[in-house]
Amino acid sequence: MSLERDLVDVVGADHVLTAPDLRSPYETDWTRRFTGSARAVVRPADAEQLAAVVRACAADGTPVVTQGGNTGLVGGSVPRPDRSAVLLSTRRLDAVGEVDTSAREVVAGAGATVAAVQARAAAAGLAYGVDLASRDTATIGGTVATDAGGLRVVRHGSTRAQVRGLEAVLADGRTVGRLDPPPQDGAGYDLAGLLSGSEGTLAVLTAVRLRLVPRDGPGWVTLVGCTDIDHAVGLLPAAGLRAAEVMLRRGIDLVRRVAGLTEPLQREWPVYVLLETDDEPVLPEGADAAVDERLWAYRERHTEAISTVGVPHKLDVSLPLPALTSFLDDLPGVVQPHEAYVFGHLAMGNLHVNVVGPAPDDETVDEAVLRLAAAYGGSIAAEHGIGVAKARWLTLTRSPAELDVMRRVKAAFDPDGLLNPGVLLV
Ligand code: 2HG
Ligand code: ZN
Repeated sequence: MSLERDLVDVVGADHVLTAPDLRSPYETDWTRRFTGSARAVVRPADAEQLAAVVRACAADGTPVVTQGGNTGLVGGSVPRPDRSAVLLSTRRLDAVGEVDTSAREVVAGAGATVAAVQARAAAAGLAYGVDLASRDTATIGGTVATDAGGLRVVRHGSTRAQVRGLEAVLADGRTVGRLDPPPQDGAGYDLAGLLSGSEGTLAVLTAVRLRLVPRDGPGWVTLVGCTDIDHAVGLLPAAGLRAAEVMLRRGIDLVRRVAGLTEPLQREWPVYVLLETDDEPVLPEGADAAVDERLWAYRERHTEAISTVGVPHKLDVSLPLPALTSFLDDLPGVVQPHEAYVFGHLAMGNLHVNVVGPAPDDETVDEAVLRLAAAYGGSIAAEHGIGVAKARWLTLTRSPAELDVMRRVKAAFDPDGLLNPGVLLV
């Protein structure tokens, strides 16, 4: 019990949660598929406390699972069932600094939400280049750690591309990185790049310096009915694209039912593409389309609508655009006897395949869908990370040499394997 005492000394008794009812909101992920049990939930107030927590855990040989907003979808930020780890919540590190308007940058604590950064940027006449439906809860630390994508990747890149600098605590409690990097710094390995997407397995982020982007003007939000996915891909404009989201009939029906929305276009279509563009899109004559910002609801409400019908298996894959049709043709065969809801970020070839029906720990459908994506030259993890959900399948798209070097990087940062064990690499 002396670790608990040390943790109380660092953060105060109110922020070391050991009672099961206080721990439980941190122990099950957003999907409800992944659940575990932590020795304690610890909530440091600042970077210094966070480093002291990590140091105390290292001295005790206790693993640390880091969690931000707990909106992750691959089980990467909840503890394993064996109750061996301390869950470190970054939510109290939620400060967002003043915007540097000339450099177009802002420093945010790991626990600041994406929405808080967006709001701070907007108040300074700028914008944050990442947006996602979980914006009010997802944190900067979590979105950097998973290299979250979201709705604007086609325009601004994923979260990794927004990171100008960061500060992080190593497994032994030392702090690395910098929040005030010079405009150009090519001196050696790119630590910020390496930690982006490392899913809490190499270090614990405390704060990030983020790039901001010019704020977009009003733009056009257009929903177009399509006969198939190639038809949808053919509508992607060459320039001025802010977002391009694909939805299928089955998902539209579910969202309509759950959210009480009307049929969005004049007739029903098998495939829909929602385009947000700088200028009015040029559509073929006779296209069935509607223009209205509120059409985003049909897309943004997919995730919550799917959760109302069961615990989803979320397979976040990406495919080369020419392979999308074949992948979708083969999909029903590999998920049967279940059916999939499919939607996603069309311009990135990123499909969110959601299968409701299999038991949470039955990985048959996961393996089948990931194998199919890999067979078509795609990725098994476009923007949600690997977590525990896909760690076993990393071999599908990473060569033995790549896995070997990734394991060596992990060992160099975290020789005792204390940071997020079981996540990303198994
Ligand atoms: C989105 O694009 C998120 O809305 C969630 O990445 C995807 O629920 C999902 O599968
Ligand atoms: Zn997505």
